Amino acid sequence: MAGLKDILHKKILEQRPRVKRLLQEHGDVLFDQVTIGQVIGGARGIKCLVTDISHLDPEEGVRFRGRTIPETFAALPKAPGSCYPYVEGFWYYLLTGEVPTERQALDVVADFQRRQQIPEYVFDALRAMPRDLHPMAMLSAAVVAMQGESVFARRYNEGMNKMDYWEPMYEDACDLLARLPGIAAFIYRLKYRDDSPISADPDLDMGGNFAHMMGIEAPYDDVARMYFILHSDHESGNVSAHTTRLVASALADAYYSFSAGVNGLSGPLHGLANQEVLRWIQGVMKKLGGKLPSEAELTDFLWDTLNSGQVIPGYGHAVLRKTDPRFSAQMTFCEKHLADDPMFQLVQMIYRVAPKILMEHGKARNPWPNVDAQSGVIQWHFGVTEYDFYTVLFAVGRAIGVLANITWDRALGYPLERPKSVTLDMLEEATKGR
Ligand code: FCX
Repeated sequence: MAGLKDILHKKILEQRPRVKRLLQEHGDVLFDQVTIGQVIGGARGIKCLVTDISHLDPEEGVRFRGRTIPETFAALPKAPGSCYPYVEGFWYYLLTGEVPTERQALDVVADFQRRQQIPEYVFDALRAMPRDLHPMAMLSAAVVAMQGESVFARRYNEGMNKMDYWEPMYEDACDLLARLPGIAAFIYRLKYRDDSPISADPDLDMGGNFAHMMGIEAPYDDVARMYFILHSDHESGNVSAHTTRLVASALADAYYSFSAGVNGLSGPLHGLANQEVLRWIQGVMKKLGGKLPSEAELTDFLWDTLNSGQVIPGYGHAVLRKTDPRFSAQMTFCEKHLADDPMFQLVQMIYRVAPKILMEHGKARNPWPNVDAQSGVIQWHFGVTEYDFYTVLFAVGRAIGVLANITWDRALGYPLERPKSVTLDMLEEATKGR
């Protein structure tokens, strides 16, 4: 049976003519218009990126290769006894757009088990860093420290036909993806468990191995599988995805590119929000006497947060205008495993109260929860109480999406990304007579 790389190659050959025809026959078709508000407002909503890995509908949320989150979870093969798919099978699905058989998913599991060995110098580098350094800084440094392993960089320097760029990019992406759970778990055990690393179990899949290396019992293996898949991709315009693809568009390899994406994810308005949510929720609990507040008390607390000029973390989104289905998928897990957890009960109360307040406050274009509004509560419940670490988990998941994207970007020959900038004078000139 053809392996993942062969099937990917076949798919690439099928897709290339579409890009060529669009460029040759329709390259001058006007596709979008840009307002001064968008130029100044973070290029918000400008349709100028292309990816087939995922798409984000403001009302419906993300679809991975056309499937919603529930459809994705239902379609993909699962580990025995698990309620969530193999992450490796999801990688196969994102890369090819086809649902793998269990055999095909297990072949990727075996391939990643062969690739997951982390070079010792990575551990030495991490141990040399200040122990109180933020784990996202450690992760970013660990990734770029491995740049010397890049097959793409070596093959590029040897001279390579650009039609073959995708192949070493695929190899680097698989090597990096297979190693990230081990690096993340090592950082966790280094910082928060007195440098007591747990070696990978060569017989486990990515989700199972991550739980094993973190030293956390089941169902944390399912938390890992669910978490990595939910955080994998959210089309290409968010900071971590866009940064990774922009850097890779200069033919930087996967290590440089993903390290840059990790740095973008560390921003409070992006991935760092998931640690801020838990810090904020615990602030609510503490300020309101350490017990579940009444809805009236919570309402006052939310207004205090907004009136002090802070955001309600975990709520709002640059594209979404409804509840994030990544939030809903986590709520399904929590209703099964955390129903009696007071912090989950607080998350549910916030979900009942916050949207109305944000609508009344009138600023947020999206008053509904995003992926971060609940993710920390799940981690805390399973003993991962160091919320500075939560964005590292987001990063491991996001690697799946961004590495699939840059593999396809090279395969389809997407060029160096180079938007044009203008001056304020030019913008004001454009308003003359308006
Ligand atoms: N609480 C309070 N105010 C909010 C808000 C929130 N949750 N969300 C947006 N607003 C405010 C903005 O601060 C802005 O105010 P300003 O005009 O004074 O600057 C106004 O509403 C309009 O912002 P809006 O256009 O709705 O939202 P943006 O696209 O500018 O920002 C993010 C989107 C996600 C950054 C914003 O909603 C936010 O800060 N949320 C909290 C942090 C968070 O959850 N980030 C995770 C993002 C996402 F999940 C991901 O990374 O995948």
